[in-house]
Amino acid sequence: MVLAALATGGLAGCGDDVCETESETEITGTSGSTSATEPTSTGPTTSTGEVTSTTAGTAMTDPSTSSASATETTGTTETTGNDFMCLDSGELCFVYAFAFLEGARVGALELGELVDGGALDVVVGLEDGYQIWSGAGGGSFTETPKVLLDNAVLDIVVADLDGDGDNDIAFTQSASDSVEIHVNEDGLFFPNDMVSVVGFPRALAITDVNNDMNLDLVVAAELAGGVNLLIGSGDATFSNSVFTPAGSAPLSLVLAPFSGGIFDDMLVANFGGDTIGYYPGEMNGFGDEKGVGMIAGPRALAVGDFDNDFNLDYAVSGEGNDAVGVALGTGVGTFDTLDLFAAGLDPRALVAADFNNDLALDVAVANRGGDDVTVLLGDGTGKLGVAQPVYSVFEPSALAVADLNGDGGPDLVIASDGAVAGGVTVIVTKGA
Ligand SMILES: [Ca+2]
Ligand SMILES: [Ca+2]
Ligand SMILES: [Ca+2]
Ligand SMILES: [Ca+2]
Repeated sequence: MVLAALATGGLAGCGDDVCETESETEITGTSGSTSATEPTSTGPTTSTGEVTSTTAGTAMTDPSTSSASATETTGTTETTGNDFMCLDSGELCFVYAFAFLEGARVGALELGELVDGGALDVVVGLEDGYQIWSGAGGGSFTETPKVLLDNAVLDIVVADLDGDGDNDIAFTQSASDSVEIHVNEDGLFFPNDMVSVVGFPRALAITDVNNDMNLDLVVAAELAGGVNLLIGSGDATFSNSVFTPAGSAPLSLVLAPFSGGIFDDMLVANFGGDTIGYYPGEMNGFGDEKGVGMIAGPRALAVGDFDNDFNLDYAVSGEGNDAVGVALGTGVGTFDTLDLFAAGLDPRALVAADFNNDLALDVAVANRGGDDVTVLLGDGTGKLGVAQPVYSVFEPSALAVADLNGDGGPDLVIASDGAVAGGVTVIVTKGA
């Protein structure tokens, strides 16, 4: 989303400030239990959607053959002058591991098991489609054929949407007001459904809203100023159901059981309204907005337990005042006032994870205007320390976090949608 998240200056149809991707809200950490990004669950099929793969037909070609033919655009493990940046304390360093798709404007990024088994794969949203890079271990990835689409992909979720045990993907086609679902059959992806969502669908999250064991999609529509509920039938098809008004220009959302109930509750970041709205989960949808967090230009959300009290909290990037806010949850659906911490210039995406292994959740922030990624170490009480740059990269737009090299520490995947650089960079954590 969520966990989370990411993009812009020039994605098709988007203004510089409003159309980037929001956020990755991928969470790991001491208690990150959000369900927005990597749920697993449920139960087959229609099909629409227009997909043309670069190699032919309506489905991707076998990734194993594609990786063999990926010589022109494979990633690189060459080091750069920027290849090793340590925290001031020296306890932790972020080391360049891999980069790919240099020059591509990457607006969305999601990790998940998609092809080939084994290591986590990454799927990236591009200006004209999406592409899966198969995890090869150690933080490196192997290309599979790009799937061409009519419009930019601004958000992606990965989950098993048809209950066959393989993860599928749902993604936005914002400029054509639709959400599309492609199902995974032995590592090949086939268009399975396309749902109309008016108002520039911009961010996606997934959960089982109506408790029928079928995953549903929750979609923030930027220009409509609200959230659409797409009810899943268990066969990777969805029907547009309830619309819940939110605030102005919602750019991201996360779902998590903040109140401890059986339904996930929802937070929506209203970029244009400078608010984060909280909506309690209810059978068949979400209740009225209840409680609002205030921060200038909220962009991306991340969920976790920042003060180790077993109640879920959230962090939000605030582009308007170059800050990250943390709001501590009470466990019953209310939150303390947001505490703000300086992040970097134009904070865009953020993720929460315990990078230095001290059992206190930390935050990594992609500062699009500052051309860097900073880490703010948490102290375990909900406070964050000074923002420390851990990587310089041109116009970072999206982040994802996971242990990619198998050492137990969370690593970072950074996407850039910059007009000059672009691409995806992987940095891994290592003790100094
Ligand atoms: Ca599946
Ligand atoms: Ca459901
Ligand atoms: Ca907490
Ligand atoms: Ca920590």
